[in-house]
Amino acid sequence: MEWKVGVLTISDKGSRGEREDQSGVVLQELVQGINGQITAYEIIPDEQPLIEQKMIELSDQRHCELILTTGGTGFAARDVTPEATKAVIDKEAPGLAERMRAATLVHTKFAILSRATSGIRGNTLIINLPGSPKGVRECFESIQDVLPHALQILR
Ligand code: MTE
Ligand code: CU1
Repeated sequence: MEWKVGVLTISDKGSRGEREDQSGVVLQELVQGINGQITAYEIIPDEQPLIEQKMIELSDQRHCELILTTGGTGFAARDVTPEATKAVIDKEAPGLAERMRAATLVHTKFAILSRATSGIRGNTLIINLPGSPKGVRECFESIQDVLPHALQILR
């Protein structure tokens, strides 16, 4: 396996054990498609300081080359995943989030309601995905083709 991948499922219900993390399961499968290995995986509540802390840990201590988040990108009051991401990245990489929204509009008009962002912290690429398993699959598949090259440059 070529790439170390961290997955953060961001969900209040999931973190309380009230909802099964189907999106995390989908990501297990999708990550294999880029020859990646999930070396860190956590389900955490929609708390911005905690999300930031986990992203920093997966990047700086656990040396994940790619961090994929799922959930918390919408309009609800507790959706703060993009804000946490913006707080920890050194550089924005807006094209990935732009492609996800643009390419997946053919599946659902609601694609534009995801505020997902993408950026770089040190040698780590951080990408937000929406919360639903369907959204995770559609969005990941829309950027999958460029990920190996992106990660190669960051190495
Ligand atoms: N993007 C794709 N490709 N497919 C989807 O089904 N769901 C949308 C959007 N992005 C969706 C999607 C919906 S309905 C919402 S509300 C937002 O993502 C935010 O989702 P989140 O708050 O679970 O992250
Ligand atoms: Cu929605």
